[in-house]
Amino acid sequence: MAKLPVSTEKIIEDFGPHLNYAPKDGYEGRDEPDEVVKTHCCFCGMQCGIQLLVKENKVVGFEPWMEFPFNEGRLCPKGVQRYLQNNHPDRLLNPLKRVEGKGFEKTTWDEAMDKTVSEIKRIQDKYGKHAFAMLSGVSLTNEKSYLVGKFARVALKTRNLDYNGRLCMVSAGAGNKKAFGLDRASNNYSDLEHAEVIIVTGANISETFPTLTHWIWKARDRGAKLIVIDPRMIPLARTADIHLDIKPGTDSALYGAMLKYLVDHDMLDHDFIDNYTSGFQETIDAVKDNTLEWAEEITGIDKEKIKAAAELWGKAKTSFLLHARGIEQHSKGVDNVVGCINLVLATGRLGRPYCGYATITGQGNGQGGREHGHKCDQLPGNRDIENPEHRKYISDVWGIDEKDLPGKGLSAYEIIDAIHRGEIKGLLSICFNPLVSLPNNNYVREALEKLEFYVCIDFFLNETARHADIVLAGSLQEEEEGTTTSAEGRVIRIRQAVTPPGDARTDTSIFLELAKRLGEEDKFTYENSEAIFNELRVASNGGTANYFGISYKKIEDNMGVFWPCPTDDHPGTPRLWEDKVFCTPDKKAHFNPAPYRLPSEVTDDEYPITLTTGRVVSQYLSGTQTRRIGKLVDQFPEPMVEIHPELAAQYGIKQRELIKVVTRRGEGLFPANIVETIRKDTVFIPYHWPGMKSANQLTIGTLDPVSKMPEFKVCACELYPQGTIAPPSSESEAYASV
Ligand SMILES: Nc1nc2c(c(=O)[nH]1)N[C@H]1C(S)=C(S)[C@@H](COP(=O)(O)OP(=O)(O)OC[C@H]3O[C@@H](n4cnc5c(=O)[nH]c(N)nc54)[C@H](O)[C@@H]3O)O[C@H]1N2
Ligand SMILES: Nc1nc2c(c(=O)[nH]1)N[C@H]1C(S)=C(S)[C@@H](COP(=O)(O)OP(=O)(O)OC[C@H]3O[C@@H](n4cnc5c(=O)[nH]c(N)nc54)[C@H](O)[C@@H]3O)O[C@H]1N2
Ligand code: SF4
Ligand SMILES: [Mo]
Repeated sequence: MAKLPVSTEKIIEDFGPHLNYAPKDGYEGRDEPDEVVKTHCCFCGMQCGIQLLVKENKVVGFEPWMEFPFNEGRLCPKGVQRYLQNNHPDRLLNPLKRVEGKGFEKTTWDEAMDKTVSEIKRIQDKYGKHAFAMLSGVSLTNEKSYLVGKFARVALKTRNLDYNGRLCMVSAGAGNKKAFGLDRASNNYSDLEHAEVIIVTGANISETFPTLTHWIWKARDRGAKLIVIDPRMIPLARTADIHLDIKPGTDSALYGAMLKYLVDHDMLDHDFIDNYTSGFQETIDAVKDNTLEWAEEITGIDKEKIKAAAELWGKAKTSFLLHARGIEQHSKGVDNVVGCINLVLATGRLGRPYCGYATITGQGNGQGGREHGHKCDQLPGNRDIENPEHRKYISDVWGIDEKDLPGKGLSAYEIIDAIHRGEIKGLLSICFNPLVSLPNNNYVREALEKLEFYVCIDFFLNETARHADIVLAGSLQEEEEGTTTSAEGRVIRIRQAVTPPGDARTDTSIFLELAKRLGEEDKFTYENSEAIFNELRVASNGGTANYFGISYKKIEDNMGVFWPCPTDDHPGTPRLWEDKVFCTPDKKAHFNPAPYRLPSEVTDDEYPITLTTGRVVSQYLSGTQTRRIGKLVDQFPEPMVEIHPELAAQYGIKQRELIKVVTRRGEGLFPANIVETIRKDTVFIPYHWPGMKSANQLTIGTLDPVSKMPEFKVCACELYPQGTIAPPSSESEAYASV
């Protein structure tokens, strides 16, 4: 029987106008707080240090934390508003149950837990253990990420657990593992300061990692050259020496041509290549036909600009290459990543001061959360769930028989497919809003309606949760102790500032209670977050992501510790590869051939325009948190479709005219934003909104064959101008189809 989501009207009746905003003038009590807590921002992977002001067990404000070394007090628009959530009018204060025909009603924890556990048991008895799946997310601390991984395998005994990093970090992770055998930024960001040349590709740093720009400006002040590769002239590109305005989906052709140029002009570090790498010959064989002309034809970038970029990169003595989702969210995301790494290895600029390479981790704990067993194919310490030795080690730590440890499960989007096929019947989600963030969300919605039971743990009623049978009121980052690992690889302390409000509970206590009710209490006997961390340290020991030598005290004493840190007396590793010994089986860094292939959907007569999607500075991910903060909404109230003036003229489109954007999967309505900063053949839509304003009605669910990353960054669309100028944004309109 298809379940319908709880309607907007019903939500308004139960919770007030949807969505509410935090008070724009902030909360009372900021001037005389009871306590000032040094912690970190809950949003992006920069994990900026911040001090939260607490009054009567409520977070009422913030102050900069000047001493924290990465951001030195600097914060971005989201960081300065993040404190508005704990006390928010939309905060879930009790568990909810769906009553068919009526909507959500408040319920007791006992009833909510009973229902959840009895449904888990019913589904697993009837359809098998793996018919109950879990989706999780890496806004969660390391402790919670580890706990979720263990809960899924030991308490639920399902192999089907995956996480929202599948939409974010997995192509980079897979590429880094192929090349280095380890998945972390090679350096801390202070190494940027003295780099002679910096490449930033597929990363809109000024909007998505604003505090990182500081380190790029520092390098610029010393004369560093900047190359930006992006289909849009993003803010950083406006100041760059070279902007390569690439056609979405063609990066591997560009990196192939740049590598060939380096080879043809002998701008190579032969000593590094000969002694510390493997796979060079087959990789350069694969690019032998990648001429500048060929690359110009595919990428749409003037060949003289490609040549200039290769020259700059080739001649530098020190350099840093940074990339983010712009090159990774493709059906060949892993190829793009190794294509970049090939350029770094060919010039040997790794493992020495001011020479580095990094994927910029997206979510708050996108780094730590991808190391400790959150992924469908992984065990803690970034171990492989299919490796017998790794399985044995973790089974021993967990006190279970190795044969009871489930194997590799389905990835996030494959879980949606499996629900459609009827193989998965029950779902528990935490820290993930798939209805807004997965591609082709009409297909995702149909899957949610097919589930026999769905339970969601969140502190706000996100759009996916509206399809749930039970919603468990969980906790915000500042409501529990813990650690995260920043994009640099620095393990830092998250401080509990307050306890969860009302009848909400900490995420950790929810899992411990569920484990108990599932009969596995003895495997989940943690007194506090530190006890979980101490088990995580042991579980990670011997793995590539080794935290064994890191303790809460050591983090506090040093403002963070960089993993790998294998022993108590080890200082941590801010810069990797100084010894040129890599974590691959042959201990060498690997070149990997990455021949160009087409995106999964190319433009044609019916869908002649390329669509790409991404972010704006004042909204965060699926928007559940930032669409509730009025000042951020004022900065960017709704998604607009960015269109070049020439393309707009071709279609007769006016500024703010409503445009129906249509792909083979769906359609959405967006006001036009005519800007000269985008390619003429491409349009861009930010994805932070639901319903008719969701970019993910349009995107394609094709996955990278290795990483299973969806192709968010390129598909084909057509534009239909509606002839009317868009009225001001309205939330209820967006919600009409959630
Ligand atoms: N304000 C804000 N900051 C955030 C987030 C947020 O939601 N809002 N989310 C955080 C998270 S989880 C993540 S993953 C990061 C994401 O950080 P970014 O990856 O920087 O963000 P995106 O906007 O998704 O994409 C970056 C750029 O890729 C470009 N691009 C599109 N297609 C291609 C292509 O084929 N090749 C190349 N070279 N570039 C392309 C886009 O034009 C865009 O400017 O941001 C983090 N920080
Ligand atoms: N079209 C398009 N789609 C994309 C992308 C794109 O570039 N284009 N980018 C993708 C990327 S990189 C990412 S990371 C994903 C993100 O996609 P999601 O993970 O779905 O996005 P979030 O908004 O982080 O959803 C997380 C939910 O977790 C809740 N939450 C946050 N912290 C906590 C916590 O500590 N405890 C609990 N219990 N709940 C918590 C929030 O309230 C929110 O409801 O979106 C992806 N989708
Ligand atoms: S840059 Fe990221 S971590 Fe820093 S304040 Fe902004 S959102 Fe928070
Ligand atoms: Mo992300």
